[in-house]
Amino acid sequence: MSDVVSYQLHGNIGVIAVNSPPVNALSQSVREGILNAVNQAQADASEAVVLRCEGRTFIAGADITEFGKPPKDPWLPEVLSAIENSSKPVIAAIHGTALGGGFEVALACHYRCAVAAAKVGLPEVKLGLLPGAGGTQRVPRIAGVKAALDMITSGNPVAAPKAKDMGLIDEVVSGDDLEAGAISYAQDLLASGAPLKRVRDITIDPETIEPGFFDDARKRLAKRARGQIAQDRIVSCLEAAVKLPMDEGLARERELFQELVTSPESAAMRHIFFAERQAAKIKDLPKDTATRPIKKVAIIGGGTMGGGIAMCFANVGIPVVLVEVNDEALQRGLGIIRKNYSITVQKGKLPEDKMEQLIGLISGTTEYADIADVDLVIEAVFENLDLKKEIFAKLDGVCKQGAILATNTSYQDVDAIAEATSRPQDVVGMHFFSPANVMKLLENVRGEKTADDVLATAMAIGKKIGKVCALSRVCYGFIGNRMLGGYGREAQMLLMDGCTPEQVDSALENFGMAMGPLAMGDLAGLDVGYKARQARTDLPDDPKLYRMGTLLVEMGRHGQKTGSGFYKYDPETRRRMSDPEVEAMIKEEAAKLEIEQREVSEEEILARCFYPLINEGAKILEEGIAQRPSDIDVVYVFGYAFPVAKGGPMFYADQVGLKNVYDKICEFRERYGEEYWQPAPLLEELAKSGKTFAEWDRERGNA
Ligand code: T1G
Repeated sequence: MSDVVSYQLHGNIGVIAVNSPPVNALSQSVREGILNAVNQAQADASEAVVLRCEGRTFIAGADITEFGKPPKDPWLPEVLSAIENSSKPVIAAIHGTALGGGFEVALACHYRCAVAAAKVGLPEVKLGLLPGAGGTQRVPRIAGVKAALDMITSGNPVAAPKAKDMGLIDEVVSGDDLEAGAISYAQDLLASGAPLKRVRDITIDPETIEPGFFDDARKRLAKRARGQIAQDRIVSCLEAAVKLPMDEGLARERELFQELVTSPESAAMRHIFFAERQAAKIKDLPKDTATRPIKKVAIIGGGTMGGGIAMCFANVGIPVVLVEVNDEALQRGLGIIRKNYSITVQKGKLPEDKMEQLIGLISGTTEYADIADVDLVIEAVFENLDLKKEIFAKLDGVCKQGAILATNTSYQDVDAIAEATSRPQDVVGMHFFSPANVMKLLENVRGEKTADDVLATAMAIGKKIGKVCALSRVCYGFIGNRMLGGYGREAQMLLMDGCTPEQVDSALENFGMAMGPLAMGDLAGLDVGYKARQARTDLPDDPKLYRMGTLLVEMGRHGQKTGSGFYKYDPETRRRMSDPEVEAMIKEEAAKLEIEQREVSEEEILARCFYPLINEGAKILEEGIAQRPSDIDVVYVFGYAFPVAKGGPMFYADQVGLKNVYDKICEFRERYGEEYWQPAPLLEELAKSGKTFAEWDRERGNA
């Protein structure tokens, strides 16, 4: 066989074992090994064949690193045909997560068994793809078109017991020796004279499909995943499964898969897949850096953020102590948590008894002495540096040696906070995004003195609580918020140039942003930015700067919380509505500033908002604040809802072309002054050398 696939006879059962860590992905050598083993089994004494995997999981999909490179024989469909046309039953033995091409291999087998903890799924859509090896043709034949549509367009895995109910697997194997269980199952099949059950022999009765089913699905899916085309192509594949014979359906699937795998959307989404995993790795930290055990956590501050953070830990079974200044505030904080969980229960996403169990993990106190034994403290109080320093000094006096002291600050100087303690090596930033129990991003901030094991622990515990972690050094706003400055500034400057709030926000929402910057400001509260600006001393004295945001706050229009900001809001639905009063005000203020308003194109709106973001990202890379351009992409996709189908701001800049970005910034500098438009030296260097951020990163050995 090969070093990644072995084949052995166990009595009259041939066993193919794949062993290609970390996830038994279908690399060329795995495909070749399986094909050779299946062919060998046709000629030997075996009466049935079991296909299983070593390690943590059954095959978890095609090898994504091979996409974008010239395909190598044998192609996966060829391997699946050999399995399906075997003269002897082939039984897939599944553990871990049989995903994508891995589950498609199992579907080409005649029978599928699995341990109860296993999951099966077709997550290709999350990479901008569709199952390209028969998944869209076999799943509807087994489980029906509607179940197939839900499973393939969501990309979510299905647990083995449910998969058995759906017919996707035939047997749940008990005990902890899957190979023995699968061999026994194969013997039972032989003993019962079970036929060579091929999924392709099942046909779907078109009469069972309601009229308009596929068109309705297309409309519904188009709303859910703006800017992504995979969902539409999946619907087309399912239509083919109903209307065409198997081989023609497979041909249609292969054709649409090829379209997707060469699409910019899929390239962007595959980039984010690897970027997310890369971001968790700290370049100069040895991979085996020990982490500190986190058995109990304290959260200082029971506001929206503190409550959300507490839920993150309770959700994975870690007891949490919520600390507030008095009992009234504490009860309010605990009430926020109960309310959040109740909403999840009402949505049917959390059983009532489970909610009580989670809430039971969260206790409260107003006494710091009660948190002397915790392993990790996360401070989540108001964004005031002096208050934070005071709290850290108290924590220093109370917490046990070795406790990690983290701050959730979104802007403040983590080094200054660390200096308020006698243990700066134990201080780290852990910046959650609101709502903390929902948003995936965790921006960990490395202080000058933060110890290696503290950093490693922040990354590990972040992954444990289900976050996507990225590392930042200390600067004002770290990675995400620092870059956001120019984005929000230009959104308001564009109003002075002639845009309505709706024009600005729609341009960015058509690009794929979940919400435009002005609507986002209304959601967060315009007074938040207003207060932050009041505290800053570095802003230019420019009457255009944040003019509308300031005026609206001073009029009491703080955004959704006051019913109006840049927009008016329906009190019931909170739907935004353009406000002629604001649009008149904009014109009036522009006239006062003697600005001649003009039509502004969507293209200019995008460039004016995104290029400052990209330019700041280049500075952040030069200063070593972020480890890699792809880390910045991870921050924006998981923390700021930058569309994953665009790959993040730095990936997007590489697609636009850094020379185009640079030239546009120079044009804006001519038009609006170098106060705001000064190209980052790294951007200028790469634009002039014709390089991308990704190439620059690889040359630095950071990929
Ligand atoms: N190809 C290549 N590398 C992969 C991989 C894959 N499919 N899946 C994981 N890795 C690497 C990953 O980069 C990381 O590398 C290591 O394995 C551990 O991953 C034809 C076309 C299986 C649930 O989309 O969802 O099949 O950082 O950190 O948290 O129709 O990996 O260690 O160097 O995520 O335990 C479809 C993707 C592919 C599944 C395990 N399959 N993988 O999670 O570990 S397209 C997928 C996952 C396809 C067919 C189509 C998860 C996991 P490194 P990890 P984990």
